[in-house]
Amino acid sequence: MLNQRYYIEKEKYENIVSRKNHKTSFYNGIFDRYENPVLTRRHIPVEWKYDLNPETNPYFMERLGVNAVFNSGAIYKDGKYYLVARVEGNDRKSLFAVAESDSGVDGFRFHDYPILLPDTCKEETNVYDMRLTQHEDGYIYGVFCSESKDETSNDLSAAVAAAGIVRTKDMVNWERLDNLKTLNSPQQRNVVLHPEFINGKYAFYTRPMDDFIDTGSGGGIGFGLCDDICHAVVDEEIITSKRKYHTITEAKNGAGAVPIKTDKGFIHIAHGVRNTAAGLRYVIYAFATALEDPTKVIAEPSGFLIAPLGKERVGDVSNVVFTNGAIVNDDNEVFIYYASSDTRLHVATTTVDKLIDYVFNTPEDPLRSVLCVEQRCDMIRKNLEILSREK
Ligand code: M1P
Repeated sequence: MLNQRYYIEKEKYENIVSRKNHKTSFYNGIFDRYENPVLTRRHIPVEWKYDLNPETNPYFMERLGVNAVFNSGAIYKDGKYYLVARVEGNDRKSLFAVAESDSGVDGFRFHDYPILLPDTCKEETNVYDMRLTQHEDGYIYGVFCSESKDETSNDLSAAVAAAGIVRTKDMVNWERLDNLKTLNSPQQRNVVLHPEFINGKYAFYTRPMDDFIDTGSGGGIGFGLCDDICHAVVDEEIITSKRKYHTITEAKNGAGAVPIKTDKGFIHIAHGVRNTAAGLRYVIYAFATALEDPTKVIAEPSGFLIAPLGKERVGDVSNVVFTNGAIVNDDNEVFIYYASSDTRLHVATTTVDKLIDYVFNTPEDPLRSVLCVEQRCDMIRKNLEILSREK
């Protein structure tokens, strides 16, 4: 017979996963926020944490706890919203787990089992932050961070980040390919596969880094081509969205969701990082690249699109919002899945038309305070003229 506690925990779980989600009163005209996160550690099935056998678990103790559910790849398939979330155990190791929903804003339930990746990379200690790309070659690719200990250093926390690659057609069976090699960058994180061939080649957004945490000389989000996705090698990385002094990307930036193709260009939703006395602050920003040349930035609105707000500001790694997945559904509605403070996953919704307007018509950052004041005064002046005509 099952421990009675199982039924109590199961009911708590059901209440969380069946809870409806509603827009909040937050307004900026660009996107909507929601009352509840879409995935948290409370969305983890009871069977993933507890041994249900009363003989081996007489006190019904949590045996394999889950600490956090956050950074998630996203894809829309056959009318359903799929997330591949980063699920971090109490042991600090992350795993990937598929959750699906009919609405995209609530009702996400994990499949019975997390993804067991083929164990082809023996030095790998941790995996996280999968980006899901529906590629024109017919496969869904998952590109993620594959982290290993840096055996060349005496520092126990020294690590090497590389980009792991898997692919699937059904979100159930995953084939592991070779990790991406970037000949000019010793480390890689935040790598995203572009959904189309460019000049007949696979194209990756990269993030050249000298070190595990610091990007060092890495100038921003890179872009490189490769011939063979099964043994991917990128020999040249061109910088697209650059890090800039005294902006939200000063310390580092990185590609987030797979770019959204629109009539006016590819829209990228990425993250930017600046350093503060309270530590690194991560925000989400957007920019567009040309359809005929995905390396060419053609619009980059000033500042952030999404920054941590209210409860989002606090968690395991506070003052962080991060995205690695967005969905455009059949009605051109956009669902941006973003995690807050490396702890839980939220959704922000908008539309393709609004995103285009935001990216192409929001002024760029003129990079100096005095020019920013002029920019704002110009808008105020025009607004006051409009208001005086209304009187
Ligand atoms: O802790 C914030 C984020 O830090 C890393 O991002 P980046 O590579 O830009 O520093 C990632 O490990 C990410 O998972 C994490 O959310």
